[in-house]
Order: sequence, then structure tokens, then C-alpha cells
Amino acid sequence: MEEVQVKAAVFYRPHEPLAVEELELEAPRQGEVLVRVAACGVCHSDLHFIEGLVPIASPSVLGHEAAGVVEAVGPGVESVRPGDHVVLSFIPACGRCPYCAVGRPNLCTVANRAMSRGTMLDGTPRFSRQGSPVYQMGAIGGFATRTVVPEAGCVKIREDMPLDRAALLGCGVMTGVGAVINTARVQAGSDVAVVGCGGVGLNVVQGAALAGAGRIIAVDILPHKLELARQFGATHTVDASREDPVAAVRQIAAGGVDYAFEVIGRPETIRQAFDMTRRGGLTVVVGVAPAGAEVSLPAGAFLTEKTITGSAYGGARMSVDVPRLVELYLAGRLKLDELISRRYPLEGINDAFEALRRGEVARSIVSFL
Ligand code: COD
Ligand code: ZN
Repeated sequence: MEEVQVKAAVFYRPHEPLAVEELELEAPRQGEVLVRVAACGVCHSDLHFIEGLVPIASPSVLGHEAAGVVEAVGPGVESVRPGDHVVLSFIPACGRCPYCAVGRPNLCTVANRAMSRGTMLDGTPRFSRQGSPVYQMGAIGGFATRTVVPEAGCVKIREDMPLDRAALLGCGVMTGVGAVINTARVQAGSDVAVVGCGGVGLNVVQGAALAGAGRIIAVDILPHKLELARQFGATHTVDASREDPVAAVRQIAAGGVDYAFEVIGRPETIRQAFDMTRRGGLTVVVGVAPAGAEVSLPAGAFLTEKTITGSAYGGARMSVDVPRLVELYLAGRLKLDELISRRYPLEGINDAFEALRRGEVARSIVSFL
């Protein structure tokens, strides 16, 4: 197979709009898959790169929340074939490293190295422009008409699952619902607080509802996000721009909640989530604060057996979790349609990021359908 031309949104430097331009895409190599992208969600993590808060290889095709149709496979690929519908994973777990071996594929050494380099598993990207490499966010680079990904980054799904909604499973839904189900293992009847109800936080809210949590307290600074959180299953809401969220949560759930999730990525809100967790409870940090940031915690609180943990990609075991989420959606038990506030063509990508920055959307998607 020959190289193909694609149109993609390319990041060159922080604080600059992405450039929508033509790139060359190499044919899939051993263990790789060429995918025609159907849709790619616009996540705040991509915005972190654009805002210069988190470093990334440059130039890079952003986008890590995508689904599409397999068009061709490289040598040795066995799990998917042309025509298959797939959700893409930004942690294409190798299956052999120590983390994979102990059942924690979201921490896979090989995939996380590829992710930090913006390459395939062999350390090189498949996009290029006039002969120079163009990197791919999360071994995906989903803001492109086509991309090449590792076979391990493809999760085959039912063909009756709409691909635009399937795309959301690739990051926001997996990260949010997974933080509740896989990382925290929230118990039925327990109290939950969610600090930050954006594209990922709303999925923490609906994950808590799925897990049968008792009180689900949504915290945000935008009233329309709190309204959405109610639709997704929040039983209480707290507007942190008007009142102290820690005091408010501790009043609603006497003494604090059993589980508090931070889904923004700021030291102050991580501290708030910890302080609203009750004795013996668990604080789960989903958001990643800017490089170099530190959080301070009251050391005395550990005497109360409080636990704080991170959650990466919702503890995803993609080949198990994605088909489960698809079934939940098709059974009417997982909200995806309600997450999609807007659809943009690839040319509208910078408007999509501007809307996300202004807090206007739950999720928007770039749609190639
Ligand atoms: N108090 C309460 N809510 C707040 C505050 C505050 N002080 N500040 C902002 N918020 C709200 C906003 O109003 C908004 O509703 C929400 O927080 C943030 O939502 P979004 O839609 O802007 O962001 P998401 O949900 O797309 O992304 C959140 C992440 C935490 C995933 C992301 O920002 C992040 O930390 N990414 C790094 C982690 C990572 O790389 N993960 C892998 C790929 S996602
Ligand atoms: Zn994301």
C-alpha cells in the first residue's frame, strides 16, 4: 500500500491556533492499522497542550477521543480487519510489560512511553509533512481524516453502535465512568462528590449513578454545568463561585463524602476534594495539574485513614470496558447523546477549542461523517 494524503489539525506551538493542512500518512507497518476517522471528541487535555500547560512533541496531530472504520491492516494484525468499527485507545497496552502482566494495562510502560513521545510503539509517527515527521497525540492523532494506530489501540465494537457517540468512549466516558467503577469501586448507597462537571466530570456523575451511589453532589462554577450534572444523575449541586464548596458538601453529606473526585486538574480543587472526603474515605484525582504543580495536604488527616489516589484513563481495560459501555448505551443506561453539545467540521477545530475554553459545551466533536 502507498502513502495517502490526509487532512489534519496540527499543533505547532502553544497559544497558536491549530493549522488545518494536508499531511502524508504512511501505510501501516507490522502490527498497525489504518483507520478512517468518523469522529473525534474535543477534550480539555488537548487544550492543556494548546495552552502550554503540558508539553507535547511538535508538530503534532492532536485528538485522542476517536472512533472510525478500519481501512487496511499491516502485517501480523489479527484482531481487526478492513470494515471493522473501532474505538481508539490512547494507551495501546503492550500486554507484556510488568503493568500489563499484573492487570493494569492503563499503566503500560510501552504505551505510556509512546504517548509521551507522540509516536507508534516503535518510537516513530506515521504522519509527515514535506518529509518531516508529524507526531500523533496518544498514538492516535484523531483530528485527521485518516490515521494509523497500533493494533492494540483498536477496540472492535458492534456495527449498530453509532460511531460519533462511540468516539466519546475513547476518553471522556472511559476516564470518568472508569474512575468510579474501576479505580474507586464506588459502593451502592455511598456518598459521592464530583468537583468539575465538564466532559469528563459529567461521566463521573453518571458513573456514580450507575454504581448506585446515594448522594451525588456535583460541584462546578458554571450554573449550566450544574444543570447538566442533574440530568446525568446528580442529586445535589454546589456552585463553587458562590459558596465554599468544602463547607457546602460537608453540610449536605454530614462530615463529608465517601468518595470525592477531582476532575479539573488544579492544586486548589484537589485540596478541596480531599477536604470534602470523610474519615476513611477516598479522594480520586482524575485531573492532572500543570507540569511542576504541587498539592499540600493536612498531614493530620491520615490519622483518619483517608486515602488519596490518582486515576489514569479510568483504570481502563479497553477490550473489556469499551464493549460494556457500548452495551450500556444501547440499553439506554449510559448517556452519550446528551454529552454532545456541538458538532464541528475539521475546519472549525479552533472554534471548538474556544467554546471549550469558555465553558460553553459538555463535549463537542469533530465529525467526519
Ligand atoms: N471549581 C469547580 N469547577 C471548576 C473550577 C473550580 N475552581 N474550575 C473549573 N471548573 C469546571 C469548569 O467549569 C468545567 O465545567 C470543568 O471544571 C472542566 O471541564 P472541561 O470540559 O473543561 O474539561 P474535561 O472534562 O474535558 O477535562 C478534564 C480533565 C481533568 C480530564 C483534563 O483537563 C485533564 O486534567 N487532563 C489531563 C489528564 C490527562 O491527560 N488525561 C488523559 C487524557 S484526557
Ligand atoms: Zn481526554
